Amino acid sequence: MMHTPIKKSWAEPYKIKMVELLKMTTKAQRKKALLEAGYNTFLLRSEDLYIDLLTDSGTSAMSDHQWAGMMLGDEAYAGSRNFYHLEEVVRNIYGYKYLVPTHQGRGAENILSKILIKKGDIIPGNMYFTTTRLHQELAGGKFEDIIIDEAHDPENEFPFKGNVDLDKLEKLIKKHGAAKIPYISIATSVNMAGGQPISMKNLKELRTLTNKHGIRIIHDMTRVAENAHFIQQREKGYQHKSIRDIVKEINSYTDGATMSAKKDALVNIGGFLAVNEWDVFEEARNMVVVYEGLHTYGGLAGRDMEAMAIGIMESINDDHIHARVGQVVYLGEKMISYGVPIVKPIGGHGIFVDAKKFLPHIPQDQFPAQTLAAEVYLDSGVRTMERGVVSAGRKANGENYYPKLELVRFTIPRRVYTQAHMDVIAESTARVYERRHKINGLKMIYEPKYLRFFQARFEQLPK
Ligand code: PM9
Repeated sequence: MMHTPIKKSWAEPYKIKMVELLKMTTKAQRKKALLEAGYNTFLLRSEDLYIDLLTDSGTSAMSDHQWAGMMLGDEAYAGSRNFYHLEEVVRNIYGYKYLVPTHQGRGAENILSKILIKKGDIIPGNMYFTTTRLHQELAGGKFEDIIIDEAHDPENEFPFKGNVDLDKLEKLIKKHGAAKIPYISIATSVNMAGGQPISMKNLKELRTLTNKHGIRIIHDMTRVAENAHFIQQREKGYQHKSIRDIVKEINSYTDGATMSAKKDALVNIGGFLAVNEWDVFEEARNMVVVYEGLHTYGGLAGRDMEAMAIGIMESINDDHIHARVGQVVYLGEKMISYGVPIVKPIGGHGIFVDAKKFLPHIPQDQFPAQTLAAEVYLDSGVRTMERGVVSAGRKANGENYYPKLELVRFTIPRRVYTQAHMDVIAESTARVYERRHKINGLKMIYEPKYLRFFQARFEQLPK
């Protein structure tokens, strides 16, 4: 008799102590909600959702230890003990010398861009991120994409699609001169590429090259632990290293970091800027007072900093990260089994459905990914996010960016949903896939000036 081979489960290293009840909606209710939201999932009310995969940002479940930490909040205006705890954790775990807390990631991006970028500067990076690039542009800089070509191909299964193409970078340095490049902007777990990791080898090579030219590396470490997991799984020599050690090694090749702690670090709000250079720190400490709050709270309550300090410790636990990415892979494999086209390899924080492949009859200027996100919501109340032409926005000259990747992100909050929820999500996507030929595109009827994906409104094109 044949038996199914026994596979090791990715099961969660926690149990559930409290639940949040969800409202179940009818298709008619969802249709009304979608119309009111102008076909933009950002404009839906969360009450009208069943499963919320809009983002993994600020949506994770905190642990009992983090909640206990909230009660230890020292809400002094200046010098809160929670700031010193956070500073100690950032130094010990991440290895950066100086910490400036901010209300979230973009607060750190704003300060860093204002300090380091001069008008006319070039900022090479391993694929753009929406808020990061906007702050670079607002500071007078121009972002240049130096990610490897494989990252722009959803089907290419290269294991480190977050890698930098060092030839592309060398060409940029030759063309503009190192003095015009204040830093290289390097993200771990590249969000817009599908949560794809950068390898340690590539990072080391990048460090050697940038050292030669005296250029800084600034690390967007929002999802560094997930990247470390992929290094542990896929890169030679790292199988027996802990996530904690891998994270520290990644950071050691960079000069500073911006962090949205709302992701990896398991908090609902918070972020920071961390640097090794005293001069940059001094300037950042000056500026944080203008834009965020005093340098020992940066727009956060003491309790938020305490929850962050504890969350960082939990985020680098091997069992945690194994289960977190395991759940994402479970969903991805289920989608693949239904024939749904997704970005491969499966990334760290979500499943990215290839909307160009899913809806090939809808041209990019009729927003296939936006359309698909709306259709999945209509089917089951599952909320996802467009990561395509709407997110890419417009260039300084007003032309649309047309990214190669036109994706819908099914982002998995950490420690929130169950395996059965993953089944519901995959089944709903498969149902929409079955009726894909009957789906029409959208027309944008309202476009805000900045980060248009958040507030743009759409209308369905006639059949
Ligand atoms: N990422 C996300 O859903 C939040 C909303 S979309 C702008 O993926 C990276 C890699 C991010 C990120 C936010 C930020 C900004 C910086 N870098 O949202 O300001 O994924 O904390 O961080 C979102 P904040």
